[in-house]
Amino acid sequence: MMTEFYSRKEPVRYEGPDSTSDLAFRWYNPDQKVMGKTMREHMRFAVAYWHTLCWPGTDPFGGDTFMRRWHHLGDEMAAARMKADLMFETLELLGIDFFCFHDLDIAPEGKSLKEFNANVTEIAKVFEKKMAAKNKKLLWGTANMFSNRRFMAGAATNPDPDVFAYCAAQVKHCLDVTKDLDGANYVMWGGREGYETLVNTNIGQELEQAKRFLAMVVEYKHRIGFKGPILIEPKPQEPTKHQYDYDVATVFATINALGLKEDVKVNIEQNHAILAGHTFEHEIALAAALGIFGGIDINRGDYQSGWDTDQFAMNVPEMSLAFLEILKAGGFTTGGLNFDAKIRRQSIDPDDILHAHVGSMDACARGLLIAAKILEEGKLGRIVSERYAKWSEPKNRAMLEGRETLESIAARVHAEGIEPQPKSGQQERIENLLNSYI
Ligand code: XUL
Ligand code: CO
Repeated sequence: MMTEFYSRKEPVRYEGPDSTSDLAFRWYNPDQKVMGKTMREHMRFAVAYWHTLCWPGTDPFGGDTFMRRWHHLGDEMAAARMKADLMFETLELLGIDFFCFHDLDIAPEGKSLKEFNANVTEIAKVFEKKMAAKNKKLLWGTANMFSNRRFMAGAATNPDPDVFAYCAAQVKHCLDVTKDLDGANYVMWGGREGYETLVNTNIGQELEQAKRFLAMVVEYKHRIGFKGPILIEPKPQEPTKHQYDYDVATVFATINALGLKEDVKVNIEQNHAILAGHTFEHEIALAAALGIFGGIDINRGDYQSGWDTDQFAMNVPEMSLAFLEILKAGGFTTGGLNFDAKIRRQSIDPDDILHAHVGSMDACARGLLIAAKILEEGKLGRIVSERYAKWSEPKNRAMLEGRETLESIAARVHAEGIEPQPKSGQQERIENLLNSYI
């Protein structure tokens, strides 16, 4: 039975590119095969609890614009149950298989950690029944260690060891619950893991704390038999002035130093990539090259604003470049595309939530189709392979494989009179080729 929240009562259907419906999939066709997998298997879309059901439309200058009933009930557990109903209704209407949550999104904190844990467990039991009945899955769970004032100076990197200890207890419970719900991954985003000013900060000490915390999370994951990876979500700043998990490269340094490449990967968010001064596709390609590509928070940042606007991703050329990298990386295994995206503050009609997801799922589907065509036709791939072709010659392979030294190479350069001949990078020619697919 549907609630009264959405005016739409039937799942949104695929109607093809020529559809004139106001609300239909034009490109996302879940059962359509693309490079051997269905679109549904490729995408692994997830609805994010926090933006869709928790954010009331506030901004730094104004309050609640959405006026959702559950924010004004006065009974927090009743509100939590109402949100749980609506999450599964949203998944059903959108034909989305997964959802994601922070512990604090799903249940109230109460007066103690004990009470909070109990509330989270109670709502997780509600999820368990609904997940089984509606065949829905958890993409990932995560602990909110940034909203409460106790985290204002950091979570695991707080100067106060009591906060570090509190975080250990909170993550332990959230990981237990994620495992009980058969979550595919567990995410760690360190919004307050960083500093506001160096005048009161010991970076070295804080980084030690962050590393020990991560190592303990991985140890515990193995102890309870949680199969999914831990995904660190990089972000350079906001809310903290400087965040330690700045970008993929910085996170890799930590993972590699701890020898945790098998257990810890990254969850890359478009808006975080551009805040770090990168493109979305750069972060995906780098993670894949370093062997730590996990999942994606799919959204879109504003190129003028210096903050995390978390808009729904609608830019087809950008999605095409992102999917090109995702497909080249072999696609998702445990990860997926989590809609860490919020409707605008003026989009106060509940159905706006559906329009936003459907439009962005279509933009992703178009990106996937374009990327698959580029890969299947192979023209771009051939241009790139051609550029690196000489590396497969035995004398050049020997340089990479440790069979040559600076001296031996220098001797060969002089003996053969090697004089490199510059070749065109053909950027515009390749961009024309890309545009021919879009
Ligand atoms: C914040 C952000 C988080 C993480 C999960 O910018 O992206 O919502 O995705 O904590
Ligand atoms: Co995110």
